[in-house]
Amino acid sequence: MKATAAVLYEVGKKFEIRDVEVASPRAGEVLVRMAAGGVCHSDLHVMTGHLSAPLPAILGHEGAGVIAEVGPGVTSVRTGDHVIPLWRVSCGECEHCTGGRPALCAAGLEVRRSGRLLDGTSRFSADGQEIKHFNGVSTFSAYSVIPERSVLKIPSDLPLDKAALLGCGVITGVGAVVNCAKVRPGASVVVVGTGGVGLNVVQGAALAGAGQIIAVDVLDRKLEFARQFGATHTVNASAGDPVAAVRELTNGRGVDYAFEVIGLPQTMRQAYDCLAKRGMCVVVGVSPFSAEVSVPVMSLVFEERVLTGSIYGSSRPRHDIPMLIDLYRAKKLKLDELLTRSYPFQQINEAYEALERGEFARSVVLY
Ligand code: COD
Ligand code: ZN
Repeated sequence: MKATAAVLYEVGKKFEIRDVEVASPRAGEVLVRMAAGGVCHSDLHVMTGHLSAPLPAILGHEGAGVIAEVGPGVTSVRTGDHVIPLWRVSCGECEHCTGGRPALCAAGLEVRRSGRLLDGTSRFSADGQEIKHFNGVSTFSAYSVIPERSVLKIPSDLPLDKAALLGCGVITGVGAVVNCAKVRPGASVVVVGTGGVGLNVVQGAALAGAGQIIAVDVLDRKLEFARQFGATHTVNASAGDPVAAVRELTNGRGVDYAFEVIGLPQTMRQAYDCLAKRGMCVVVGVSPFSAEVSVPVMSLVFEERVLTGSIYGSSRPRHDIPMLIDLYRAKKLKLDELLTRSYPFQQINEAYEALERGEFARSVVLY
């Protein structure tokens, strides 16, 4: 079949909106009619070359849609089911899958690295040329073939535009707080970078019962959003040294937990430098392959500080996303407030330009 998709042909270029050929789902795969695709900075990182991916490709890793067709042997979903794509496929059997960290599964890494599905081939093509998948989900196509393992059925009464955000921004941010850091009630937290994912770190900290929640960003607009999501204090990093400001707000002590949600070694170091003794810094952002971050050894030993990272909210998406849906229904998780703008799919390039300018909290493209 043909479908309209946003294809990235080269780093530094815009998406080309065009028709692509989508082959039928094979064994263990499903065809999803996409309703909404989330506009996340990780796709922008691929567009700018900050992160690499095989091209040409159909990007997009956050989304929601409806099952249009199932391939042979598919049992967990059927045509008409509402689903969220899960952007890290996992085998379900390795030590990481059975140990509660499916995002560390080697199968997912291979699908991300190759740009192909689990059998090593692609279902997308255009002008006779293979088009790559992105993380096995490629939500920037009106129709996408996705491994059965990579879709999660959701209740059909949830609005699909808001549900889309659960699959990356919400679970990545909230999960970093509750699964990775395990923030304690009353603890102090700094969040460096309060964009679409960072705001979910802020609301995760609020859900966990953190006391002081300090939001750091370079845009006042983002800091206002952060207040709505539970930040108790804000620091505009373009107005001076954010580390000094955080130390001042904590009477020199520093914070128990620091999160970096941008992807720059400089801000990772800033987050680490905000820590109190025994504090933990969780890096959510990713820098190019060759990037390194260094910290003083003395602080690791004599202050017992911890520096770690979190991928996909260190989550078990099939366990955690239903919980997030319950929290949303109980009005404890802000999803409606997170989605501050939406674009028709044809305006996806405008959406990414607006993301670069930091114009919205989170946005989606609608098919
Ligand atoms: N100091 C403070 N804030 C800053 C600075 C700075 N020097 N520079 C930019 N910011 C702010 C921006 O104003 C913005 O508010 C925020 O940082 C970034 O937010 P967004 O909305 O542009 O980005 P997100 O939230 O969509 O994505 C953030 C990630 C950290 C997830 C992303 O950048 C990333 O590194 N992705 C790779 C890791 C990955 O693949 N994760 C899983 C999929 S998301
Ligand atoms: Zn994302």
